Amino acid sequence: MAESFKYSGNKGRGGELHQKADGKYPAMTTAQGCPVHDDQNSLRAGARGPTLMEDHIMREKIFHFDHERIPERVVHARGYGAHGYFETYDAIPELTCADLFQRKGEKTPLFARFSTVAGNKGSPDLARDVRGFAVKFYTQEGNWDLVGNNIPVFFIQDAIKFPDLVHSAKQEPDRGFPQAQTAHDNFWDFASLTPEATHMLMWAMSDRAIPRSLRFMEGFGVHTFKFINDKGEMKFVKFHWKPLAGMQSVVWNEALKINGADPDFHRRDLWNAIQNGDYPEWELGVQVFDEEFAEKFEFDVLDATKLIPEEQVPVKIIGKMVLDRVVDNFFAETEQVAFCTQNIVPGIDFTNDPLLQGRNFSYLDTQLKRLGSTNFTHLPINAPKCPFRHFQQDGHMAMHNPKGRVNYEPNSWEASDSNPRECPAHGFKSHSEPVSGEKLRYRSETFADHYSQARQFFISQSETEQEHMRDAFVFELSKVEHLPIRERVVSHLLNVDKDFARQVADGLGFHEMPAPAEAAMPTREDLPASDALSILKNAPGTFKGRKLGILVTDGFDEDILKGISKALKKEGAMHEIIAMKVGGAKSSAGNWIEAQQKIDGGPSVIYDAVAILTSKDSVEMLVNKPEARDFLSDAHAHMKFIAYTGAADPLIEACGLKNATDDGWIDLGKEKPANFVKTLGALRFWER
Ligand code: HDE
Repeated sequence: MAESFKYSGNKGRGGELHQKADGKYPAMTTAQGCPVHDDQNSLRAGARGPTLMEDHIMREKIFHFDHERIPERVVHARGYGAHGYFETYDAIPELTCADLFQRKGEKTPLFARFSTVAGNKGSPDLARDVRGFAVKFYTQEGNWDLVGNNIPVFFIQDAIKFPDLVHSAKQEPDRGFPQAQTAHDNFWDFASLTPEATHMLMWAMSDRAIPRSLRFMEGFGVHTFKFINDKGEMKFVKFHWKPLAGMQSVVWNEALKINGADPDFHRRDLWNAIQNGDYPEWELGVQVFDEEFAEKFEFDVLDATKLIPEEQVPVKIIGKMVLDRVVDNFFAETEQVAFCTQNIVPGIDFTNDPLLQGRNFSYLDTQLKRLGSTNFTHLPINAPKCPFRHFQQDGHMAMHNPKGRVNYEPNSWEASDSNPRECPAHGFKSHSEPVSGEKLRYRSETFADHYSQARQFFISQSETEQEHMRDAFVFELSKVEHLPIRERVVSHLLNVDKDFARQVADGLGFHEMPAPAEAAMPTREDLPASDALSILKNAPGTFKGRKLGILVTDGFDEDILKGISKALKKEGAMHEIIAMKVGGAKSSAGNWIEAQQKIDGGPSVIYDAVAILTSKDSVEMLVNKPEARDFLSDAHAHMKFIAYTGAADPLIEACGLKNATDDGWIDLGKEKPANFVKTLGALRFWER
């Protein structure tokens, strides 16, 4: 609601009406401010007669409604954002003169938006997909947008291939499906004809593509950028976001079920975490290296299909992002936020990465289409928070309109806040670098090795993770109808790891193996495993920020529940009660404990671990309820820790799990709740 003008003198009837309609609510008005007398009925000729064109109130209302939607993003349409700040740990003037890194402890406001790539705006959160990880820092020297992903490499090397990549990944144009998934012919056709995609495909088929929470994933700037210090000295830099809560993913079968149980799983999780004061945090790290390193590194640092292992260039942590405020209005903020890779600030610069160069055109261009005006920077979410002055003017929906006569430069008018001049001292200065060469369309030979890092990523994974990757390839390719496409993918995998390729071929039921794809360069087998690339090798070792689902029925042991609840609180973890009715269940002590979920709305897939607290008299209710049996069977199949008491035996038997219990099953008749919660720190019982 816009601020209304304070009328002086006589208020007039309009003024009064605007403040009070029936003494309690302010009066509803049209967009022009005219008070509305009846918002239930349109204007018509006679009680049952035709509606009149004259009804300006209805026409205005419907006209506005008709235009509520703006084009969704062509990629990354499904996203969720939050406000927060970046805190600089230590000043790093020797590396960069970027203002936000100059003062220890300084907080810079920011807005972050996480997204999936391929799905449309209403698609489910747990699609197997890359996640966008975009951060807009409102620095005192302008907005810096670090528009990254949760995977440090990309599918293609040259921006000119982006429309093809995205067309192939999105729903097929004739049938309009499948959406939000790459498990279809077009994607794998394109990918298998694009050998440079192999490294990224290994990541996309890994658990990185099905994060448990947006809070539990890493982020990467992907490209190599430049840091420039006050002396004009340049260092290359790659940006990393490290989640302080640690990394965690779900398993694929779980992802499929979460999408049905709660398509908003990730956004709900982020919203709840922030509302509960459990603010998501990431540290910002930089890999800084010089030209000498770039020269001797095995791959071209301008090639976005390659990464630099942390073991070769360590990640230096320089600050922390905290997301502490949800949006007031999803459309105004999350939907209208316009990230642009070309938004950089003095002290940071681009490199010649051909993907980055193409992006610098694309983002500005797409915002004009999406937001409809060159003045999208006037929207509060996009406007800088530092002073800004320039002579750009007019255009659709211009809201920051300068006062005064001056709108050009040079001019001889008096200096004033609306008469700015260029600033040689602090103004953005491109790092000067010699450039010469023929005008040509060309892919540098230094970009030609497509398999070595794909292999390095693969061998860096734990066995469990490698199995997940195999299953993911098999799942996706099983949805591909054309055999030659499946074969072509396996022909690339043969250049990554022969055993792995054979396992995928076996999973697809191949009768014979294809020949390895012709490689521009042979795969290097000497690159060492990099533990930093694995999720499981970097497990956080705590249940903090995670959620236990506790299924209860009447007569459950309240002391155990209290014990678990206390231990979880101490750990910084949450729990939810699931019961046969949302009203809750009556404990052994005769108290009603309210539930947050009814059993069919709270399947175990939406929890990190489960506990079954039932009683001898009421366990039959669970045995007879398919959703309760699924609750337990799924938790077991998804390698979750399961706490139970002897009273749950009939349910365990009904699920056929009587002889399947293992060390991931914790008998609360024997184990203290605090020990159970400690065990949960392992997050999953992968040995199962
Ligand atoms: Fe994007 N990308 N992209 N992209 N991208 C967009 O901009 C594009 C690429 C990424 O939450 C679009 O505002 C081209 C890499 C994120 O609003 C568009 C190329 C990386 C987001 C666009 C790439 C990204 C986008 C669509 C190849 C990781 C969502 C809507 C050269 C480093 C930002 C929009 C948000 C969005 C173009 C490749 C990340 C069309 C041409 C590589 C996180 O401009």
